[in-house]
Amino acid sequence: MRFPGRLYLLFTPESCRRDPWQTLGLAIAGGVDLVQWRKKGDDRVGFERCRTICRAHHVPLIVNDDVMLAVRGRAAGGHVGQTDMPVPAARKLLVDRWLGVSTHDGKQIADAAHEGADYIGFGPCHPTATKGYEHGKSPADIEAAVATAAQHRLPLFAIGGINPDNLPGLRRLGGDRSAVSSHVLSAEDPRAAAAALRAFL
Ligand code: TZP
Ligand code: MG
Repeated sequence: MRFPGRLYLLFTPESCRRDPWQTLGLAIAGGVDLVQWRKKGDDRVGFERCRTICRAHHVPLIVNDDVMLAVRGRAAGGHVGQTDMPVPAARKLLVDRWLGVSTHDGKQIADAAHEGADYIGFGPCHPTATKGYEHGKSPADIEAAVATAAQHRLPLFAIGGINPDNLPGLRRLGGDRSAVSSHVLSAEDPRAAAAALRAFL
């Protein structure tokens, strides 16, 4: 099955300006079509509430870091970073659920492809306070990452400091999917914020 999603919301309830559940619903209404549950620590109640909203809108939910929660919680998939559970182990546990991997260079992209990832995040494309990155990738690095991912037929989500001002530039470099947190979660109007991004994707 073709991997779904163009605008991927990294959803951390604590990062929302407004009520998180209202924020999530509005973001989906604005065009978010893939959601990541991104919360440190155990919050099964919050996870289930997030899953209920995503299911009601037919939006797949991916769990960050906690592959076992993705399996036990019957999420659409799990996502691991370079220092989380190794990709082959995550692949084995997730079976036919989606597996996403955070990558930062061409080698990591190729490794993720060979180890069975269904999609990758690539970044930080721009500086972002969300993860404390002061610098983003160069246009050349982004273009090369897009080419490497395409070579491996791996959907690539540009990540890090994404906003409506810089998304057109990423599009010109070949990026056609994006993952975002602060631009939508901290917005006064999450629906409009998501729609402004989705218009480019
Ligand atoms: N990985 C690289 S940058 C980033 C992650 C999880 C944070 C993205 O959040 P924001 O607020 O859209 O920059
Ligand atoms: Mg992680």
